[in-house]
Amino acid sequence: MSKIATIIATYSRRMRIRLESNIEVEARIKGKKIKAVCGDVVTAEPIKDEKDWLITEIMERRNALTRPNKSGQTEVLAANLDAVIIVTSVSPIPDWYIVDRYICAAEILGIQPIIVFNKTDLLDENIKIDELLEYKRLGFSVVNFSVKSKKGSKKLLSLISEKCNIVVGQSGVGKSSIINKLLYSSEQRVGGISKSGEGRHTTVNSVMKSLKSGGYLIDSPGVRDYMPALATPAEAQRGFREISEFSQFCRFSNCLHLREPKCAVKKAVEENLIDYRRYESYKRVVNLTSKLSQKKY
Ligand SMILES: Nc1nc2c(ncn2[C@@H]2O[C@H](COP(=O)(O)OP(=O)(O)O)[C@@H](O)[C@H]2O)c(=O)[nH]1
Ligand SMILES: [Mg+2]
Ligand SMILES: [Zn+2]
Repeated sequence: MSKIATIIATYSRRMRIRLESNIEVEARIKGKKIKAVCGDVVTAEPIKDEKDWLITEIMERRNALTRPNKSGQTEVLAANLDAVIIVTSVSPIPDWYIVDRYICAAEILGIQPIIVFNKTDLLDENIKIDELLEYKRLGFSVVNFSVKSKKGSKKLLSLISEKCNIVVGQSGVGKSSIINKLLYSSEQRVGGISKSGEGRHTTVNSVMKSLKSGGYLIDSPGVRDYMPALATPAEAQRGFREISEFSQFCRFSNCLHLREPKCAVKKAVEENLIDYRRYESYKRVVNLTSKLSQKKY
């Protein structure tokens, strides 16, 4: 009989699923065309005389975090999310343009971006980071964190409890360390089979862990140069809240805020009402989206 389950890990071909009873089993998918990702809700059934289960259907996704691959097609990173935890750190130095792009993706999906600034133990406490101040001013949640000196866990947990969260950011910023910090210790895991199965798969693409306080954390593989997959360049402004706020006053309703006359966004940039770096970031997303859409056709 088929049962409802959630994808909690994907390897090259196979996956691990969590049944509603909280039991975790290994599974493979029927047909090569359907591709499931962490967070997907599926139907699955046991296979006679086998340890594996068979995934028979992927339910419609509430949302999905995507990016375009090199040939311009959309690749799904994870599905059915409530928040994107964007990790930056003192070292490696943050690429704020990448942070803006993750924020852009989250805003368009209507899910919460949470900015975590890790390794603050390496920093003089009084140093203020302009970009973080700007994010706070725009109303985003910013958490100063240190895995090493145990800072920020309580605040971050209060923001992510009961949600399905994906943790993203440059390689080496401390994503896995932060997840470990926040997780159930293995003895407290409810149900589920032992961890022994995990070691057999060398190429883990993505894995979802359960939080003690309720909710989930998805550890994603380091995506080096993230870019949201947008339908059109015009969609980009929906991912930059201050730009969409001013855009209602532009002369043209289809203004892209690049070279158009009587553009309220450009005026706001000149008057320092919009941060210049954020505007640059927006323009890069518009230009990259135009380039990628040319590749597609
Ligand atoms: N000083 C310091 N080092 C950290 C902190 N968090 C993580 N690291 C170190 O940063 C490196 C990368 O961490 P990791 O969790 O693997 O990063 P990931 O690639 O984003 O998953 C490791 O050597 C960690 O020990 C922190 O808060 N302070
Ligand atoms: Mg990692
Ligand atoms: Zn404009």
